[in-house]
Amino acid sequence: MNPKVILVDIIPPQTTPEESMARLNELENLLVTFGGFVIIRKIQKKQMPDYKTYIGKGKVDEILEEAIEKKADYIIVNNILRPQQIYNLERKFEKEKIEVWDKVDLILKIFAKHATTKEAKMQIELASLRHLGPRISKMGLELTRQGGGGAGGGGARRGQGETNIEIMKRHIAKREQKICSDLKKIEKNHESQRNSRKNHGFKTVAIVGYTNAGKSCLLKALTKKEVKVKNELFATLDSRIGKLYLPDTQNNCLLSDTIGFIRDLPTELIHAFHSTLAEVINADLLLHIIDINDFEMKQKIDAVNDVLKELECDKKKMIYVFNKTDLLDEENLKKGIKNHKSQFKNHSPVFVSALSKTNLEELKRVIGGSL
Ligand SMILES: Nc1nc2c(ncn2[C@@H]2O[C@H](COP(=O)(O)OP(=O)(O)OP(=O)(O)O)[C@@H](O)[C@H]2O)c(=O)[nH]1
Ligand SMILES: [Mg+2]
Repeated sequence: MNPKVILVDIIPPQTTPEESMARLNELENLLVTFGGFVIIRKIQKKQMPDYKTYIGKGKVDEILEEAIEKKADYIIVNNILRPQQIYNLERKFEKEKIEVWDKVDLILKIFAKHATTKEAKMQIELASLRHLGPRISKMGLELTRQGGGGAGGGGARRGQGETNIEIMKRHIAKREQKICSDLKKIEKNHESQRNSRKNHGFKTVAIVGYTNAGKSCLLKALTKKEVKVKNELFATLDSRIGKLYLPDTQNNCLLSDTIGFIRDLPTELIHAFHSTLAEVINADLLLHIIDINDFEMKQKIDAVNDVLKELECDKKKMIYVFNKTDLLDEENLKKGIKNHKSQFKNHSPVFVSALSKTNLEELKRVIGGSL
């Protein structure tokens, strides 16, 4: 059965109702992708999150009461918490066997569900280890409980727990090192492949964009490469590359699709995915895919650009590709094209539908002209 979840969002008091609704909707979409079921939504307006528990104390008690009554399985907080804050919250809910996650935990669980390649799996494990923080010691204590048998009094058990925490920390540090060195090897491999492509004269174009904007669908439409296209967040977790012929310049270029971005992606997560994102970092040109129907388009464009800045590729040449034009009626499409053409003129906007393969020839022309 799908787990029952209470969603909690802590927002600054000045957040508009539309924005707060959009934030919770996005979290709910993530939860649906994970396979959970929302039973209660809670919003707390707060200028400064609580230092110890992020959620204010009164709110925590209120949530606990309702969680018991409704038999919730998880509390998911729509923010990025410090590991210590999640740990403190977990302790408040552990008696009821209710787990507490923040947004990063949820994203990592979705990643884990969708990962198919060894590289993606290792990157997720790395990000998870880094995100666990003091919760690692909880794992140490669990080891004690499982293996501790009734030996000795409370003092002895505590001593054993500390030993286990130390063992756990050492084990995790070693694991982190091993993953990093394995990922480096994979990255080296990618690098030599990239160099060989470069030597063959191929220019590279990377598709970037918010999750679910249609990146994989566009790669498939342009290159016939068989990739996973799904109405799910974070359907793609690795890099796929296809060959694209540009009739105007009579050249082939290589087009890559990769993991989608989302607002407030923690930097630790971005860096854990460095080897997958290397295609973006090394591309000659970026195609930034934007869902033209999204009423939060502007915020999502900014969120993608923030991640690109974090990857130090915000200075690269970038074409804005407005996708899913098939979903607009003629009048709204005309209006949208006129507005976006002037607003984003520095990014040579192109308007396409990856699904119905509309205007792809024009896109190829613009790509050819920009390479
Ligand atoms: N109507 C319409 N739907 C589209 C279009 N392009 C993509 N979609 C749909 O949008 C959803 C997401 O498409 P994907 O290509 O998987 O999106 P993505 O950007 O790769 O998503 P992630 O890999 O999850 O980040 C799918 O249900 C697609 O069928 C389009 O031009 N028109
Ligand atoms: Mg995809």
